[in-house]
Amino acid sequence: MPRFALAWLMVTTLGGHAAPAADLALWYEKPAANWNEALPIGNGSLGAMVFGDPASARFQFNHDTLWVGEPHDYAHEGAWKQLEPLRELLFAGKRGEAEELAMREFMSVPLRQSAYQPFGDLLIKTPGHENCSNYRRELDLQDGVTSTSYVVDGVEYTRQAFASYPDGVIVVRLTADAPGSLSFEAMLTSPHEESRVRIVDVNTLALAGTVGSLTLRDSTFAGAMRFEARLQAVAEGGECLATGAGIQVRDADAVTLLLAPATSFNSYRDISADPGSRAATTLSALAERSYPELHKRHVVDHRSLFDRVSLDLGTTDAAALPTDQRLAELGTHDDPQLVTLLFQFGRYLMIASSRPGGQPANLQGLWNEQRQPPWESKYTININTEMNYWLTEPCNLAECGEPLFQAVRELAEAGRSAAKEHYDARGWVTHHNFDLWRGCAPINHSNHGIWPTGGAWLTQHLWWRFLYSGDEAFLRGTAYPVLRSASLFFVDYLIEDPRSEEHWLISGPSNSPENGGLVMGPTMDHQIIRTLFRNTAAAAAVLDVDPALRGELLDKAARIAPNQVGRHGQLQEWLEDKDDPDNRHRHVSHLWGLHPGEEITPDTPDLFTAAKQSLLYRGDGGTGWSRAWKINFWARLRDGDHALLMIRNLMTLTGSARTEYRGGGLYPNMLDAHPPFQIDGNFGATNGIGEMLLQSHIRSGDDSLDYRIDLLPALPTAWSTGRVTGLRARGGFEVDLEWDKGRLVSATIESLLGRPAVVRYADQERVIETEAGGQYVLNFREG
Ligand code: FUC
Repeated sequence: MPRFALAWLMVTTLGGHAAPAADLALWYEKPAANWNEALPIGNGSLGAMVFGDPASARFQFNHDTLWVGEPHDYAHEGAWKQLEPLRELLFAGKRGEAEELAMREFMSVPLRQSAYQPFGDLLIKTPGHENCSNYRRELDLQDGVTSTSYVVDGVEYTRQAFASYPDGVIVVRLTADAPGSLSFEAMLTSPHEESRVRIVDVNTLALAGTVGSLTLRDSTFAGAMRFEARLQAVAEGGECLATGAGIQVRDADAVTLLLAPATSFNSYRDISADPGSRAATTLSALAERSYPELHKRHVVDHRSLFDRVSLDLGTTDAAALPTDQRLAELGTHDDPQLVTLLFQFGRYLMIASSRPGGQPANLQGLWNEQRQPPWESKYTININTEMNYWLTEPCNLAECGEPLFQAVRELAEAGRSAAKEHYDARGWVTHHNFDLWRGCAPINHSNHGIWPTGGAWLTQHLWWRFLYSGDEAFLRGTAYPVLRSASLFFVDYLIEDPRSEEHWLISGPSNSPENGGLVMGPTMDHQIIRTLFRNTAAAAAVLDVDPALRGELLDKAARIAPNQVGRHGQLQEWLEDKDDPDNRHRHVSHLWGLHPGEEITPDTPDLFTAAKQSLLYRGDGGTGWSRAWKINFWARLRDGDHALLMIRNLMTLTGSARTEYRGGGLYPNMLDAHPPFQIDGNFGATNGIGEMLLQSHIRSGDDSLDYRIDLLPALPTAWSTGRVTGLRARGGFEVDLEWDKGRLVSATIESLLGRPAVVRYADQERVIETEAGGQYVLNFREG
């Protein structure tokens, strides 16, 4: 094995990062034939899918607060009286009876949660443009702008569209390269029956209404949310007139359309705002802004986030092809730049679907055209929502995590009633789903809905925010109260297993997400609760508060049933050694301790080997998110080639919208196919690619946090040469890496907080220590 020597050089000046490589665009030679071919734009709250048909252009738009239903507490009063009977039935091996009893007496009221809703469509009709030439449709990830261009009768037409965060509006710009060539009609439609379009003034229309009620299987949700979208056309040259049918534009040189959708949502407890005045205020604030200004403000804002990370894995001739063709030919062509595109597309989608002030990215980010979307397009927190947010810190988009933190704060309020009514416990609890109304009680069916660790898992993200930022005000004001209260719930909830000689503390009734029904003591719960207790204790130590609770949590964490290795060499999914090695279930919940948890590492070799064995049994298939999780698992197992295999499996082109629990793959627009579309696989893949290149961990002692950074821990053989800049590590580090012939050539590590860390590459390790702002340049040469 070749030996590498480290040359260490410390400099204290801050260095800038190179701009991301060009060609970060998805592009196509024809309009979108269906939703899975359309291109997403978004500003964190507003989103649109852009179809790009020349004669009949569709912009299907959303606002992230438009949901069915109204403020509601879903807790089942007095459900806690069934807690002991349920535990007794499960200890007695009567799972069926327990599930039936729970269905009758323990579930959410109503049994389902509400659904995210489509808002409407902006349609641009241009008769005569059915036959065109030189068609091109693209999404520029770096600028956050879509464009469509084509030629009709020798005139080139272009349409650009973006959703601006600074100006709170969707902008569509139409131009032609011959003056007076733009004539079209712009219309607004909505799938909600109680809506209508009215003329506001000569160039403005309003689409206003109330969300229609909806019955989701056995639960009916009222239509209560009110909405209004305003569409304004600003024409340069020609004429423009709003009519009942639409805004008619004749013979213009260029036109800017401004679309401002708003709802009556104030908070999860109040939907009394006036959407009409909100939409009007947005537009009047833009009265003096020219299109170049709108465009510039958007691009500057978008790039301030997007440009922080660059990745270069090499480029082949395939990069010159349209995106759908590249996907179709991935099996036969070497196309590493498509992996770069997938990585950056995940960062793009995060910027587009999750910005401060908005809702967190839901199962579809914020893009949805259906009144009854799959799984209501809500928040599934037994993997999906967390997967959405793995990337924000390491991929340098920390601000995009804010909406999740706000939601968790709200769950910590709303989940108190579920803790009290379902478990007679202190603190707060959330089960496997939540919605806009912050429903926390167990939904759907007792065999998978009773899973009390959803909220506990979410708190991991708040702790990470502190580890990456060192922000003690955030830790004290936001994270710690939520962690502490979540821990109090589990102090009350855990019980001693009467069958255990070691008096293990166990969770239950619960389930190992969606596999195996209602049980006592699934492994994943124990990993999550241990982590919650330890994170809470570490946070209390940093803040120097609650010494007694700290001691209690660490003591209890040590008594929780440990990870166990079973008779097939697997990591046991349950307390009992009953795993089926032929089970290819999409969930791999018991490997939570490997990722995103940190208790199974190369330093715990028996568990590490067992986790690997479990993953091998589960196989390399699964839904989109399942494949994305497996990229992360293989990265943590330090097997870059297997991680790359999972990336390739995830990138299989699929055109179908089947709803089976198989498949995975990407649609032509590179959105992840569960199937159907579910955004978690995109976000999970981006994070997984990051984990292959850089990992960071902490070991928390009682009073200290020990940061470790691993450089290129899972580099696949195929990525022999490459470069990444701007990745973030726990402890407040920003890292640039360059490698060649599969070996690290240089690493630049900037310390933002001045914390010491152990940096590891292959079999070498060094401690780095510097003032905040100091930068290490590590040169590696063969010796
Ligand atoms: C969980 C998963 C499904 C799907 C749904 C939204 O229930 O098991 O595969 O992702 O969430």
